[in-house]
Amino acid sequence: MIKYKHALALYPYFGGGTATMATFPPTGLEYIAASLKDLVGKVTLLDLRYDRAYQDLNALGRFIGSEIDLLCIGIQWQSQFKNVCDLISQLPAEVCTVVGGYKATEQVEYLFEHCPNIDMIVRGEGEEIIKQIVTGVPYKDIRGLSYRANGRIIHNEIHPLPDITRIAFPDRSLRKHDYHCVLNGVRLTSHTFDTILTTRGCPFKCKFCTFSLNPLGQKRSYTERPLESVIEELKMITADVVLFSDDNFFTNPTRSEQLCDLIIENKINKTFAVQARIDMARYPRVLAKAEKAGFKVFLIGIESPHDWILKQLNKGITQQQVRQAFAVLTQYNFYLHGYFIYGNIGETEEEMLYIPKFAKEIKVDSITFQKLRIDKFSPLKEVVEKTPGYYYKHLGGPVYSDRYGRKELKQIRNRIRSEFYDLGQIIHIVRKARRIGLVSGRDLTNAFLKLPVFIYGLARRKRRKTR
Ligand code: B12
Ligand code: SF4
Repeated sequence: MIKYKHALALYPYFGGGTATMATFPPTGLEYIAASLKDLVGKVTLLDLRYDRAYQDLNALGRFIGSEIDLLCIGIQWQSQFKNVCDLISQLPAEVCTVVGGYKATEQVEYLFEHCPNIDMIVRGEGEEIIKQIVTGVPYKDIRGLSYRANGRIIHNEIHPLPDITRIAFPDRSLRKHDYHCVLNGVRLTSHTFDTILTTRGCPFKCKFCTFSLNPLGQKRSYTERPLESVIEELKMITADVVLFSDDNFFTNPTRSEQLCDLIIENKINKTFAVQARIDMARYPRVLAKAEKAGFKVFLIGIESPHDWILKQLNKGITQQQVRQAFAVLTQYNFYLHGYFIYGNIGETEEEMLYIPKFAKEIKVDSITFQKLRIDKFSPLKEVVEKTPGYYYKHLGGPVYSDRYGRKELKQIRNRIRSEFYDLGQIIHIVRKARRIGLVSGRDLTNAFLKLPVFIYGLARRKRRKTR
């Protein structure tokens, strides 16, 4: 017997946020929707960023109140967390409400306190837990669940991580719209965009990173999905550009090569982007296959040009290895994007300002640079706490020091940005993106025409931030 007739999987974000926020599908929530699908009468997926009619709280409340008997909400990000809590607390209290996601797992107590209508919170990876909820397993027996009972909050013990070889992948037919690459409210290209997750976890142990830890501090062991299932999912994806959001696409180069072969064999014609470490430059055969299979964008964690910082971060690479890797990678038609961290413990201004110079020396096409951040289970947390003069204001937030506070790091960030993104670099980026087929002539004309909207959007964001 089916317990719930109509479940709503709700992604409650809209209005502002980071650039990537508008671009990416809500992967975690889509995994939950896929796990629910065959166990409830019907599933509706609502992404408030796109389903604008429901951005009106009254309309959303009416819809939920009249049609829905199970409301599943994904709370993933620090950004907009308070707004999302306000929104949830105003939804119909009589509908059974389950929330989950990275941020929800971190903030269980806060959510129960501020949203009296939340009945249950699923902690950590939720595919198996949601199945137990909808099939009527008693709440007390569902590991990974926090729930209300007799005016109290009960926290059951941690759930073991699910076996990803057995869980259903996101069902794109539940979506009502396509995703696009959007920056400051402006579509960058006419291409549609999607993501796919073929592995979970990462075997490396970089000290600043909690990517493969869930907010419970449960280390996600590196696990691979069967390639047949990955190909099956890829065949269902209609988007032109697909990001493999695996922590490192090349963790197992043999598997990466097999996947490239299968993409070529199955004539899956798309532009692919991957997150990667520089180690993949050691496998030219895999790189050649990747190029042939349509891989065009590499998002690479470099983190720092300085050996002592790379060592402090336990990144497992050296400056020399980064140089050697880029000497190889720049031989291919890949767009290379590098991630850097500045404001590391003990790092001087001069050392931070070497980032743009180094990035140009190794010929990376574009860079992003972020302040060192500390999460609850980040191994660097203790180091920061023990280092005199260094501090963080909240978990998940940046690390500051007496010497480099918010203002100083902002000035340094602006200098890194202007020294890297000069006119020559911008022209290089546009030319390269055009040459390797990331953008078309038409896209560039469109982007040029949308420039005033883009600048307006940027100015609005800046104004909002300075308020
Ligand atoms: C891939 C990834 C990205 C991708 C995009 C992901 C996407 N599709 O949106 C990119 C590269 C764009 C990205 C960007 C950023 N990311 Co990111 N990202 C990740 C990463 C590595 C994996 C996310 C993922 O797909 N996981 C797999 C899915 C299946 O897991 P999941 O989303 O957690 O969902 C599971 C559970 O949470 C739960 N669940 C989720 N929703 C729901 C709902 C219900 C009802 C239930 C029951 C359960 C449930 O069940 C799901 C299935 O198991 C995570 C780390 C991690 N391991 O989670 C960081 C992570 C989510 N990112 C993080 C951050 C900080 C960012 C950035 C802000 C970085 C930056 N400064 O620019 C940006 C901003 C993005 C934005 N939206 O604003 C933080 C989030 C911290 C926070 N709470 O804010 C994380 C946790 C990494 C970290 N430890 O620092 N990211
Ligand atoms: S930074 Fe990348 S390689 Fe290092 S632990 Fe995190 S996901 Fe793995």
